[in-house]
Parts: sequence; C-alpha cells; structure tokens
Amino acid sequence: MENEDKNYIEERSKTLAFLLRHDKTYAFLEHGYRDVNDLVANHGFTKEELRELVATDDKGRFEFFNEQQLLVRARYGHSVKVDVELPEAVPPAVLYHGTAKRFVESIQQQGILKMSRLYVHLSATVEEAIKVGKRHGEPTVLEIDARRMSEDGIRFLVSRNGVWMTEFVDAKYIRK
Ligand code: HQG
Repeated sequence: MENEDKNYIEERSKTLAFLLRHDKTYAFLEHGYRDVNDLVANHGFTKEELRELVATDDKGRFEFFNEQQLLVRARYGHSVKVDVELPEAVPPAVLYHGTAKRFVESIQQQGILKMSRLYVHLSATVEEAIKVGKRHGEPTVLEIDARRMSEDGIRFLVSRNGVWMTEFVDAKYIRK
C-alpha cells in the first residue's frame, strides 16, 4: 500500500476512534453503540469506508452490532461512560503496562491511574506495551504482578482483541 493511503486510513481510523470512545456530544446507544447513519450523515464516512475500517483495523478496535452493520462501537479505550459488556476474566500471571519514562516516578508513587479513560489498560506482551508507551514519548514497560492482584480479589476485564483492563494498579504490584 502507498504510504499516502496508509496515512489517510490511519487518520480516518483515529477520527472514528475518537467518535466511538470520547465524543461527549453524542448520546451513545445501549452498550456503547453509535448509529452508522449518524457517522454517515454528520461525520463524512461512507458505509463502505466504515466496513473497511472495522474489518481491517490492526488492533481490532471496532465492531458492528451484527451483520446488518447499522450500529458500531469501539471494543475498549473509552472515556465516555458506556458499558461495552467487557467480560471479567482471570488474567495471565504477568501483564505489561507501556508508558513513557517520564511518568514512571509518579507511577511508582501513585500507582497506575486510569486518567481520562474508564480503566487502566494493560497489554499481554512486552511488544504491544512498547507500542502503547511510544504514543507518549520515550517508552518503558512496567511488569504487573497480575496473578497477585487477582489473588487479592482485584477484577480484570478483557476485550475481544486481548486488551486487559482494571480499575487501578497499586504500586506494590509493579515490577520494573
Ligand atoms: C499514564 C491505546 C503519571 C499512563 C493503547 C499512560 C491502549 C500516569 C497515560 C489504550 C499515572 C494515560 C490506553 C501516574 C497512569 N502518574 N502518569 N500515576 N498513571 N499514567 O492514553 O494506557 O491504540 O489514557 O501510563 O494501545 O497509554 O488507541 O492510556 O501513559 O490500549 O487503540 O497516563 O489506548 O489504544 O494515557 O492507552 P492513556 P494508555 P489504541
């Protein structure tokens, strides 16, 4: 694919992610869905483009309600208060949090906070966590003792595409 095409698709994907995760002006339907007709009428998407973006997204960020493709939602990452029906699950023994080096000192003091999102996001692999961290600057990866958190009764949710979420990670569960 030409670089220009790739950049354009990334740009559209980011716009869609914003509209499905953070748009406080929209009254989301039950379980975090947004009407495809709204995206078409008010945000310049075509149905075909939405089909492509949902089907080809590198992280499986989006999903339609069903084959009719009338409703679409993001699978994780929201700041708007919606319930996208994330199932609770027992995490692997270790999870990773990718962040920027400059945040580490503060994280060691306060733990990992969800900041503007509904949950703290954790990755299943170091590779994935590095990518997440790079979004904020020079990346670093924190190792989370998810087994101990789980044994201590802390709940984890997991999205269909394998992103793990929890309310808060106390500093005592973080191994650098
Ligand atoms: C940091 C993307 C200082 C935290 C990713 C992070 C993910 C603290 C930033 C998903 C802190 C929040 C979420 C503390 C947390 N002191 N800094 N006490 N506690 N932070 O973007 O995890 O690609 O809201 O480390 O891949 O980076 O868009 O969270 O650096 O899965 O699909 O505060 O979003 O998904 O940043 O990313 P974010 P995140 P997509």
